[in-house]
Amino acid sequence: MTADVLWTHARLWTAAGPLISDGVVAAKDGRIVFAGPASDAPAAARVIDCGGRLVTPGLVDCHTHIVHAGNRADEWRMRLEGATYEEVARAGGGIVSTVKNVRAASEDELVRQSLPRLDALIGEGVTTIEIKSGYGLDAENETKMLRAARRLGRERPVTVTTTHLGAHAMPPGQTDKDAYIADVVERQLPAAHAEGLADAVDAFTEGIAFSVEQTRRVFAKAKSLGLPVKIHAEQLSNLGGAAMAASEFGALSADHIEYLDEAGVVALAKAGTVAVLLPGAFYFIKETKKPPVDLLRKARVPIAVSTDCNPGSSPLTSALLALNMACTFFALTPEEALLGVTKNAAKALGRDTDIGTIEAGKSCDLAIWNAEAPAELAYRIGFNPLHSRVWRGNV
Ligand code: DI6
Ligand code: FE
Repeated sequence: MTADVLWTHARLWTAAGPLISDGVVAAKDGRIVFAGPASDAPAAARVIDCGGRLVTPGLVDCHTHIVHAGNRADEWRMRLEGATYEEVARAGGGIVSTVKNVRAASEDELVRQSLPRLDALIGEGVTTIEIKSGYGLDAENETKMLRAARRLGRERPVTVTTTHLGAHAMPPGQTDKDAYIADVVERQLPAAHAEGLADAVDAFTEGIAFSVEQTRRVFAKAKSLGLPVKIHAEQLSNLGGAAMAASEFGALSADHIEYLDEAGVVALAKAGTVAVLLPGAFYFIKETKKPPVDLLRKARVPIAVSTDCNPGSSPLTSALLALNMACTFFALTPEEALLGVTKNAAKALGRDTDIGTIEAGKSCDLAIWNAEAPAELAYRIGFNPLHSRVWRGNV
């Protein structure tokens, strides 16, 4: 076998086995054809010497709202001065203020404002990013957001997966939640699906958003369209949304889950649903309840970590800082955290046969670091050790 390119002298952390101190990755036509010790490596026309640097899978940010317009710095300032979330919302802040900005923005403008956030993530070795809608809250504006998300994937060397989150909040001026959910089911999801704009469907199941029963209606529609589901659940209270999504719909992931109980953990384990931890939101809204990491470990639920990049609860565009926070706040080990932005994040997107580990057959997405040990990636705060990045076999 001959390959197109070899990356040699790598300290190779594949996310699928132990660190290989003198490793080689070989690629052909953008796919990995070999990953292992130098002694077994094939030949190739082109050789890139990694100089002993750490090589990991390209990072996967599996939960973001990076497509949005404007920011909520004023709301944050009010919260710092003691205002509650409700007071902020009554003063015109909260999700609704972002909805107004997104509705007023063109697709071009959404792309323009979102590119710097995407570039920050790419600059840290991210090669796949999930992007949600959820600030349009009607058929026209939700599809506009998803089109902008797809365009980001054409403007940069990164894989974008899209998630429809029409069931994120109530649109400004509306109060009938059942009627709004009917709009999501009857108009928004079919419109997005008809244009191939949604790879998955999400909902925010919470007292301030939608009930378990309303979420179920959205997911039943997703299922009828052949779309997988994921859920924002147990972020502020324990409504049982995660267990419902896992046991009734085989959800790809349940995200936030600070208030998840033992029965919920068991449901995730049974369904193979990934637990996505979002330490940026935990930090930014000063949450004190921590997700049940020990229970998740005992039940062998795969744990992912993501930025949740959004203007309200997690204005975070650093996957590396999310790693550090997952270790300091939630007591993940550095290796668990790193699995959370590689192998397990890929599983949270249903893409684990294609990305997330450095193994033959997968897309050649790599991050090459000025570091020796995987733990260093989670250890530093506000320092970016990325040396270079490979997406689909291209540096
Ligand atoms: N949970 C969150 O943390 C974000 N959405 C959600 O369902 C908040 C989004 C925002 O405040 O803009
Ligand atoms: Fe979110």
